[in-house]
Amino acid sequence: MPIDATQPYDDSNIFARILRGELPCRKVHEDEFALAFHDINPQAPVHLLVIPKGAYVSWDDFTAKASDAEVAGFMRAVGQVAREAGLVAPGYRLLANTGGHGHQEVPHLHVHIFGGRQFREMVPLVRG
Ligand code: DGP
Repeated sequence: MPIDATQPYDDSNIFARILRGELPCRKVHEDEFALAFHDINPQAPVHLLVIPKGAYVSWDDFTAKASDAEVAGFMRAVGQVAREAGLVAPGYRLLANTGGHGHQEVPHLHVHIFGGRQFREMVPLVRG
């Protein structure tokens, strides 16, 4: 079920539990600002998730409330993860589903990194 992106942060969500080490993940990167790991239900040969360490529900919540250092650190982590996965030369796609219409399911900001195959043009995806 998609979430309401205006809800307060719920620290029992699955990615909060991964951040606290209560649940396992296949980690590919961790630094002061971000954790990155393989998506449990990959939609492409490479499907990684990058999440901020801070408690932010969505892209909206993060960009409204996070410090400049957190925003910069998170953005740099997304780039670094894609680079380290060897995705720059072939190319890749980023996605941050937000709220109901975006079909966001986990209420902790995450950026999907998809790679390893050719993706279609954006129009069919946006039409859903
Ligand atoms: P979204 O629809 O953007 O909220 O995508 C949530 C993604 O999170 C979805 O692709 C599956 C992934 N996911 C859900 N639970 C887990 C989990 O426990 N571990 C991992 N690695 N990924 C998960």
